[in-house]
Amino acid sequence: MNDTFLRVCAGEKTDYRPVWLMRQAGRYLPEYQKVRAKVDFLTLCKTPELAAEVTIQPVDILKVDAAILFSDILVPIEPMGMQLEFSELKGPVFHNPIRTESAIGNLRRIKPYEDVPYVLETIRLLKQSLKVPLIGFSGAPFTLATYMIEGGSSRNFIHTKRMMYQAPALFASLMTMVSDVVIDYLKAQIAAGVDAVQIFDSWVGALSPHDFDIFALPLVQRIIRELRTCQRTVPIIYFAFNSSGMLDRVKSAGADVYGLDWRIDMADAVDHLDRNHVVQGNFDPCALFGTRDSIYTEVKRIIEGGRYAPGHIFNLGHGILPETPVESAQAMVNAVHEISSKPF
Ligand code: 1CP
Repeated sequence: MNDTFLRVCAGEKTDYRPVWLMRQAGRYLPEYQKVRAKVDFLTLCKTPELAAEVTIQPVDILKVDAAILFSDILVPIEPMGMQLEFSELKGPVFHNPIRTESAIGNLRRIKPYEDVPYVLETIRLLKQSLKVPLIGFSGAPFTLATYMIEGGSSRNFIHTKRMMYQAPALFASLMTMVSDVVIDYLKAQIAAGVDAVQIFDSWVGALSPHDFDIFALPLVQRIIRELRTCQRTVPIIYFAFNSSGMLDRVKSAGADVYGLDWRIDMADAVDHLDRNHVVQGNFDPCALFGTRDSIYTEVKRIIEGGRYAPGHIFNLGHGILPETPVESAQAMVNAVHEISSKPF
Protein backbone atom coordinates (compact mmCIF):
# COMPACT_ATOMS: atom_id res chain seq x y z
CA MET A 1 0.00 0.00 0.00
CA ASN A 2 1.09 3.59 -0.68
CA ASP A 3 1.31 4.75 2.95
CA THR A 4 2.77 8.24 2.31
CA PHE A 5 -0.39 9.89 3.65
CA LEU A 6 -0.27 7.90 6.91
CA ARG A 7 3.43 8.56 7.40
CA VAL A 8 2.89 12.30 7.09
CA CYS A 9 -0.01 12.12 9.56
CA ALA A 10 2.48 10.55 12.00
CA GLY A 11 4.99 13.37 11.43
CA GLU A 12 7.46 11.21 9.46
CA LYS A 13 9.54 12.50 6.56
CA THR A 14 8.51 11.27 3.11
CA ASP A 15 9.85 11.54 -0.46
CA TYR A 16 6.98 13.77 -1.56
CA ARG A 17 3.85 15.38 -0.11
CA PRO A 18 0.68 13.29 -0.27
CA VAL A 19 -2.42 14.86 -1.78
CA TRP A 20 -6.15 14.18 -1.80
CA LEU A 21 -9.14 16.44 -2.44
CA MET A 22 -12.16 17.01 -0.25
CA ARG A 23 -15.25 15.78 -2.14
CA GLN A 24 -12.95 14.08 -4.63
CA ALA A 25 -15.71 11.65 -5.55
CA GLY A 26 -18.47 13.74 -7.03
CA ARG A 27 -20.26 15.45 -9.83
CA TYR A 28 -17.21 16.96 -11.59
CA LEU A 29 -16.31 13.38 -12.63
CA PRO A 30 -18.25 12.00 -15.64
CA GLU A 31 -17.65 8.51 -14.21
CA TYR A 32 -19.48 9.55 -11.01
CA GLN A 33 -22.35 11.07 -12.97
CA LYS A 34 -22.76 7.81 -14.85
CA VAL A 35 -23.32 5.92 -11.58
CA ARG A 36 -25.51 8.72 -10.16
CA ALA A 37 -27.73 8.66 -13.26
CA LYS A 38 -28.91 5.22 -12.16
CA VAL A 39 -29.63 5.90 -8.46
CA ASP A 40 -30.41 8.83 -6.19
CA PHE A 41 -27.73 10.10 -3.83
CA LEU A 42 -28.95 8.38 -0.63
CA THR A 43 -29.36 5.05 -2.44
CA LEU A 44 -25.78 5.44 -3.68
CA CYS A 45 -24.61 5.96 -0.08
CA LYS A 46 -26.57 2.88 1.04
CA THR A 47 -25.38 0.49 -1.71
CA PRO A 48 -21.89 -0.73 -0.72
CA GLU A 49 -20.83 -1.93 -4.20
CA LEU A 50 -21.70 1.43 -5.78
CA ALA A 51 -20.34 3.53 -2.88
CA ALA A 52 -17.07 1.58 -3.09
CA GLU A 53 -16.93 2.05 -6.86
CA VAL A 54 -17.23 5.86 -6.67
CA THR A 55 -14.78 6.00 -3.74
CA ILE A 56 -12.13 4.39 -5.95
CA GLN A 57 -12.80 6.51 -9.06
CA PRO A 58 -10.68 9.55 -8.05
CA VAL A 59 -7.81 7.30 -6.91
CA ASP A 60 -7.56 5.90 -10.45
CA ILE A 61 -8.36 9.13 -12.30
CA LEU A 62 -6.45 11.72 -10.25
CA LYS A 63 -3.73 9.48 -8.69
CA VAL A 64 -4.38 10.85 -5.22
CA ASP A 65 -2.62 9.36 -2.17
CA ALA A 66 -5.74 8.66 -0.08
CA ALA A 67 -9.37 7.72 -0.62
CA ILE A 68 -12.29 9.06 1.40
CA LEU A 69 -15.26 6.85 2.09
CA PHE A 70 -18.19 7.85 -0.09
CA SER A 71 -21.07 8.81 2.17
CA ASP A 72 -22.39 12.02 3.69
CA ILE A 73 -22.13 13.59 7.14
CA LEU A 74 -25.94 13.36 7.47
CA VAL A 75 -26.16 9.59 6.91
CA PRO A 76 -25.88 8.65 10.65
CA ILE A 77 -28.35 11.39 11.61
CA GLU A 78 -31.25 9.90 9.64
CA PRO A 79 -31.57 6.80 11.89
CA MET A 80 -31.62 9.03 14.99
CA GLY A 81 -35.21 9.61 13.90
CA MET A 82 -34.88 12.34 11.27
CA GLN A 83 -36.51 12.29 7.85
CA LEU A 84 -33.74 13.07 5.37
CA GLU A 85 -34.05 13.96 1.73
CA PHE A 86 -31.40 15.17 -0.70
CA SER A 87 -33.18 17.61 -2.94
CA GLU A 88 -31.54 18.40 -6.30
CA LEU A 89 -32.31 22.09 -5.77
CA LYS A 90 -32.04 22.66 -2.02
CA GLY A 91 -29.42 20.09 -1.03
CA PRO A 92 -30.06 18.19 2.21
CA VAL A 93 -33.46 18.67 3.86
CA PHE A 94 -34.68 17.35 7.21
CA HIS A 95 -38.46 17.41 7.19
CA ASN A 96 -38.75 17.40 10.99
CA PRO A 97 -36.29 20.01 12.34
CA ILE A 98 -35.44 19.70 16.03
CA ARG A 99 -36.36 22.80 18.00
CA THR A 100 -38.01 21.65 21.23
CA GLU A 101 -37.22 19.56 24.29
CA SER A 102 -39.72 16.90 23.25
CA ALA A 103 -38.21 16.68 19.75
CA ILE A 104 -34.79 16.11 21.32
CA GLY A 105 -36.35 13.55 23.68
CA ASN A 106 -37.63 11.59 20.70
CA LEU A 107 -34.18 11.22 19.11
CA ARG A 108 -32.43 7.91 19.58
CA ARG A 109 -28.75 6.98 19.91
CA ILE A 110 -27.94 4.87 16.84
CA LYS A 111 -26.39 1.41 16.85
CA PRO A 112 -23.99 1.61 13.88
CA TYR A 113 -23.99 -2.14 13.18
CA GLU A 114 -27.80 -2.20 12.95
CA ASP A 115 -28.60 1.29 11.68
CA VAL A 116 -25.85 2.00 9.13
CA PRO A 117 -24.52 -1.47 8.21
CA TYR A 118 -24.00 -0.35 4.60
CA VAL A 119 -21.33 2.16 5.68
CA LEU A 120 -19.35 -0.54 7.48
CA GLU A 121 -19.82 -2.96 4.56
CA THR A 122 -18.52 -0.29 2.12
CA ILE A 123 -15.40 0.05 4.29
CA ARG A 124 -14.85 -3.73 4.34
CA LEU A 125 -15.23 -3.93 0.56
CA LEU A 126 -12.82 -1.05 -0.02
CA LYS A 127 -10.17 -2.49 2.27
CA GLN A 128 -10.01 -5.58 0.03
CA SER A 129 -8.91 -3.65 -3.05
CA LEU A 130 -7.64 -0.14 -2.20
CA LYS A 131 -3.96 0.56 -2.74
CA VAL A 132 -4.04 3.82 -0.73
CA PRO A 133 -5.25 4.53 2.83
CA LEU A 134 -8.99 4.91 3.40
CA ILE A 135 -10.22 7.96 5.33
CA GLY A 136 -13.46 7.57 7.30
CA PHE A 137 -15.31 10.63 8.48
CA SER A 138 -18.04 12.24 10.51
CA GLY A 139 -19.49 15.70 10.84
CA ALA A 140 -18.60 17.50 14.07
CA PRO A 141 -21.42 18.09 16.60
CA PHE A 142 -21.94 21.79 15.85
CA THR A 143 -22.10 21.27 12.08
CA LEU A 144 -24.48 18.32 12.44
CA ALA A 145 -26.65 20.19 14.94
CA THR A 146 -27.07 23.10 12.49
CA TYR A 147 -28.63 20.77 9.92
CA MET A 148 -30.86 19.14 12.56
CA ILE A 149 -32.09 22.45 13.98
CA GLU A 150 -32.34 24.46 10.75
CA GLY A 151 -33.81 21.54 8.76
CA GLY A 152 -31.17 21.96 6.04
CA SER A 153 -28.53 24.36 4.79
CA SER A 154 -28.48 27.83 6.25
CA ARG A 155 -26.79 31.17 5.86
CA ASN A 156 -27.12 32.75 9.31
CA PHE A 157 -28.03 29.77 11.52
CA ILE A 158 -30.75 31.77 13.28
CA HIS A 159 -32.66 28.80 14.70
CA THR A 160 -29.44 27.22 15.93
CA LYS A 161 -28.20 30.36 17.63
CA ARG A 162 -31.62 31.13 19.07
CA MET A 163 -31.57 27.75 20.84
CA MET A 164 -27.93 28.27 21.83
CA TYR A 165 -28.61 31.64 23.48
CA GLN A 166 -32.20 31.20 24.72
CA ALA A 167 -32.01 27.59 25.84
CA PRO A 168 -28.33 26.74 26.38
CA ALA A 169 -29.08 23.63 28.45
CA LEU A 170 -31.34 22.28 25.71
CA PHE A 171 -28.72 23.03 23.06
CA ALA A 172 -26.08 21.32 25.22
CA SER A 173 -28.26 18.22 25.57
CA LEU A 174 -28.60 17.97 21.78
CA MET A 175 -24.85 18.50 21.30
CA THR A 176 -24.08 15.76 23.86
CA MET A 177 -26.44 13.35 22.15
CA VAL A 178 -24.94 14.08 18.71
CA SER A 179 -21.42 13.67 20.17
CA ASP A 180 -22.35 10.23 21.53
CA VAL A 181 -23.50 9.25 18.04
CA VAL A 182 -20.32 10.62 16.44
CA ILE A 183 -18.17 8.62 18.89
CA ASP A 184 -20.05 5.35 18.28
CA TYR A 185 -20.10 5.96 14.54
CA LEU A 186 -16.37 6.71 14.22
CA LYS A 187 -15.44 3.81 16.52
CA ALA A 188 -17.43 1.48 14.27
CA GLN A 189 -15.69 2.85 11.17
CA ILE A 190 -12.29 2.34 12.82
CA ALA A 191 -13.20 -1.22 13.81
CA ALA A 192 -14.35 -1.88 10.23
CA GLY A 193 -10.92 -0.86 8.92
CA VAL A 194 -10.57 2.83 8.01
CA ASP A 195 -6.95 4.02 8.22
CA ALA A 196 -7.67 7.58 9.41
CA VAL A 197 -10.70 9.70 10.25
CA GLN A 198 -11.59 13.29 9.44
CA ILE A 199 -14.02 15.33 11.52
CA PHE A 200 -15.72 17.93 9.29
CA ASP A 201 -16.72 21.10 11.14
CA SER A 202 -17.92 22.93 8.03
CA TRP A 203 -20.04 25.61 9.73
CA VAL A 204 -18.26 26.17 13.05
CA GLY A 205 -16.74 29.35 11.57
CA ALA A 206 -20.15 30.94 12.10
CA LEU A 207 -19.36 31.09 15.83
CA SER A 208 -17.38 33.80 17.59
CA PRO A 209 -14.15 32.46 19.12
CA HIS A 210 -15.74 32.81 22.56
CA ASP A 211 -18.83 30.80 21.57
CA PHE A 212 -16.60 28.23 19.88
CA ASP A 213 -14.84 27.73 23.25
CA ILE A 214 -18.11 27.29 25.12
CA PHE A 215 -20.45 25.53 22.72
CA ALA A 216 -18.37 23.53 20.24
CA LEU A 217 -14.73 22.88 21.13
CA PRO A 218 -15.26 20.81 24.34
CA LEU A 219 -17.37 18.29 22.42
CA VAL A 220 -14.75 17.88 19.68
CA GLN A 221 -12.11 17.42 22.39
CA ARG A 222 -14.23 14.75 24.05
CA ILE A 223 -14.75 12.88 20.77
CA ILE A 224 -11.02 12.86 20.06
CA ARG A 225 -10.17 11.72 23.62
CA GLU A 226 -12.68 8.87 23.28
CA LEU A 227 -11.27 7.76 19.93
CA ARG A 228 -7.82 7.54 21.49
CA THR A 229 -9.14 4.79 23.78
CA CYS A 230 -9.95 2.46 20.84
CA GLN A 231 -8.06 -0.81 20.57
CA ARG A 232 -6.94 0.28 17.12
CA THR A 233 -6.00 3.96 16.98
CA VAL A 234 -5.82 5.89 13.72
CA PRO A 235 -4.77 9.46 12.88
CA ILE A 236 -7.48 12.06 13.46
CA ILE A 237 -7.88 15.12 11.20
CA TYR A 238 -9.97 18.06 12.42
CA PHE A 239 -11.16 20.36 9.66
CA ALA A 240 -12.78 23.51 11.03
CA PHE A 241 -13.77 25.48 7.95
CA ASN A 242 -13.59 29.30 8.09
CA SER A 243 -11.82 29.24 11.42
CA SER A 244 -8.52 30.92 10.61
CA GLY A 245 -9.33 33.71 13.10
CA MET A 246 -9.38 31.19 15.94
CA LEU A 247 -6.64 28.69 15.04
CA ASP A 248 -5.10 29.21 18.48
CA ARG A 249 -8.27 27.65 19.89
CA VAL A 250 -8.78 25.07 17.13
CA LYS A 251 -5.31 23.66 17.80
CA SER A 252 -6.35 22.55 21.29
CA ALA A 253 -8.84 20.04 19.84
CA GLY A 254 -6.24 17.29 20.27
CA ALA A 255 -6.15 16.14 16.64
CA ASP A 256 -3.10 14.78 14.79
CA VAL A 257 -3.71 16.95 11.73
CA TYR A 258 -5.47 20.30 11.27
CA GLY A 259 -7.28 21.11 8.02
CA LEU A 260 -6.94 24.69 6.72
CA ASP A 261 -9.07 26.67 4.32
CA TRP A 262 -7.56 29.15 1.84
CA ARG A 263 -8.40 32.29 3.83
CA ILE A 264 -5.11 32.06 5.72
CA ASP A 265 -1.65 31.99 4.19
CA MET A 266 -0.14 28.52 4.67
CA ALA A 267 3.10 29.86 6.20
CA ASP A 268 1.14 32.03 8.67
CA ALA A 269 -1.08 29.08 9.63
CA VAL A 270 1.96 26.90 10.29
CA ASP A 271 3.32 29.63 12.60
CA HIS A 272 -0.03 29.98 14.40
CA LEU A 273 0.11 26.22 14.95
CA ASP A 274 3.55 26.69 16.59
CA ARG A 275 5.23 24.74 13.76
CA ASN A 276 4.42 21.57 15.68
CA HIS A 277 1.18 20.36 14.11
CA VAL A 278 0.75 18.51 10.83
CA VAL A 279 -1.40 20.54 8.44
CA GLN A 280 -3.72 19.74 5.55
CA GLY A 281 -4.77 22.16 2.81
CA ASN A 282 -5.20 24.83 1.58
CA PHE A 283 -5.60 25.43 -2.18
CA ASP A 284 -8.62 27.59 -3.08
CA PRO A 285 -11.03 25.24 -4.95
CA CYS A 286 -11.69 28.13 -7.37
CA ALA A 287 -7.99 28.33 -8.26
CA LEU A 288 -8.71 25.15 -10.25
CA PHE A 289 -10.51 27.43 -12.71
CA GLY A 290 -7.13 29.00 -13.57
CA THR A 291 -4.61 27.96 -16.21
CA ARG A 292 -2.15 25.08 -16.00
CA ASP A 293 0.56 27.65 -15.21
CA SER A 294 -1.42 29.49 -12.53
CA ILE A 295 -2.28 26.15 -10.87
CA TYR A 296 1.40 25.15 -10.87
CA THR A 297 2.49 28.48 -9.37
CA GLU A 298 -0.13 28.32 -6.62
CA VAL A 299 0.76 24.71 -5.73
CA LYS A 300 4.42 25.75 -5.43
CA ARG A 301 3.55 28.70 -3.19
CA ILE A 302 1.53 26.51 -0.83
CA ILE A 303 4.17 23.79 -0.73
CA GLU A 304 6.78 26.38 0.21
CA GLY A 305 4.43 27.79 2.86
CA GLY A 306 4.13 24.35 4.47
CA ARG A 307 7.88 23.64 4.70
CA TYR A 308 8.16 24.45 8.43
CA ALA A 309 5.28 22.22 9.49
CA PRO A 310 6.19 18.75 10.81
CA GLY A 311 4.09 17.45 7.92
CA HIS A 312 1.86 18.76 5.14
CA ILE A 313 -0.90 16.86 3.36
CA PHE A 314 -1.83 18.83 0.27
CA ASN A 315 -5.58 19.34 -0.19
CA LEU A 316 -8.11 21.93 -1.22
CA GLY A 317 -9.33 24.43 1.37
CA HIS A 318 -12.87 23.07 0.89
CA GLY A 319 -14.70 20.63 -1.38
CA ILE A 320 -14.06 20.51 -5.13
CA LEU A 321 -16.83 22.24 -7.09
CA PRO A 322 -18.99 20.34 -9.61
CA GLU A 323 -17.95 22.70 -12.45
CA THR A 324 -14.22 21.92 -12.04
CA PRO A 325 -12.41 20.62 -15.15
CA VAL A 326 -11.02 17.15 -14.38
CA GLU A 327 -7.77 18.05 -16.19
CA SER A 328 -7.21 20.90 -13.72
CA ALA A 329 -7.57 18.57 -10.73
CA GLN A 330 -5.15 16.15 -12.41
CA ALA A 331 -2.71 19.00 -13.10
CA MET A 332 -2.84 20.04 -9.44
CA VAL A 333 -2.11 16.50 -8.18
CA ASN A 334 0.77 16.10 -10.66
CA ALA A 335 2.20 19.48 -9.65
CA VAL A 336 2.13 18.53 -5.94
CA HIS A 337 3.97 15.28 -6.60
CA GLU A 338 6.52 16.87 -8.93
CA ILE A 339 7.31 20.02 -6.93
CA SER A 340 7.45 18.32 -3.53
CA SER A 341 9.74 15.50 -4.68
CA LYS A 342 12.52 17.91 -5.65
CA PRO A 343 14.54 20.13 -3.33
CA PHE A 344 13.02 23.62 -3.36
O1 1CP B 1 -26.08 15.12 -6.20
C1 1CP B 1 -25.17 14.48 -5.62
O2 1CP B 1 -24.50 13.61 -6.19
C2 1CP B 1 -24.99 14.80 -4.19
C3 1CP B 1 -23.89 15.77 -3.90
C4 1CP B 1 -23.17 15.31 -2.66
C5 1CP B 1 -22.01 14.54 -2.61
C6 1CP B 1 -21.21 14.00 -3.78
C7 1CP B 1 -23.60 15.54 -1.33
C8 1CP B 1 -24.81 16.25 -0.88
N1 1CP B 1 -22.69 14.90 -0.47
C9 1CP B 1 -21.71 14.29 -1.24
C10 1CP B 1 -20.60 13.44 -0.76
C11 1CP B 1 -19.89 13.83 0.45
N2 1CP B 1 -20.30 14.70 1.43
C12 1CP B 1 -18.64 13.30 0.84
C13 1CP B 1 -18.02 12.17 0.05
C14 1CP B 1 -16.64 11.88 0.07
C15 1CP B 1 -15.74 12.81 -0.73
O3 1CP B 1 -15.26 13.81 -0.13
O4 1CP B 1 -15.46 12.50 -1.88
C16 1CP B 1 -18.29 13.92 2.05
C17 1CP B 1 -17.03 13.74 2.86
C18 1CP B 1 -19.35 14.80 2.40
C19 1CP B 1 -19.37 15.58 3.64
C20 1CP B 1 -20.37 16.68 3.76
N3 1CP B 1 -21.69 16.70 3.42
C21 1CP B 1 -20.07 17.91 4.37
C22 1CP B 1 -18.75 18.26 4.99
C23 1CP B 1 -17.78 18.70 3.97
C24 1CP B 1 -18.01 20.06 3.37
O5 1CP B 1 -18.09 20.12 2.13
O6 1CP B 1 -18.07 21.03 4.14
C25 1CP B 1 -21.24 18.69 4.35
C26 1CP B 1 -21.42 20.09 4.89
C27 1CP B 1 -22.25 17.91 3.74
C28 1CP B 1 -23.66 18.31 3.54
C29 1CP B 1 -24.04 18.21 2.12
N4 1CP B 1 -24.26 17.06 1.46
C30 1CP B 1 -24.57 17.29 0.14
C31 1CP B 1 -24.58 18.70 -0.04
C32 1CP B 1 -24.94 19.40 -1.32
C33 1CP B 1 -24.19 19.26 1.19
C34 1CP B 1 -23.89 20.73 1.51
C35 1CP B 1 -25.07 21.60 1.51
C36 1CP B 1 -24.83 22.87 2.25
O7 1CP B 1 -24.19 23.79 1.70
O8 1CP B 1 -25.31 22.96 3.39
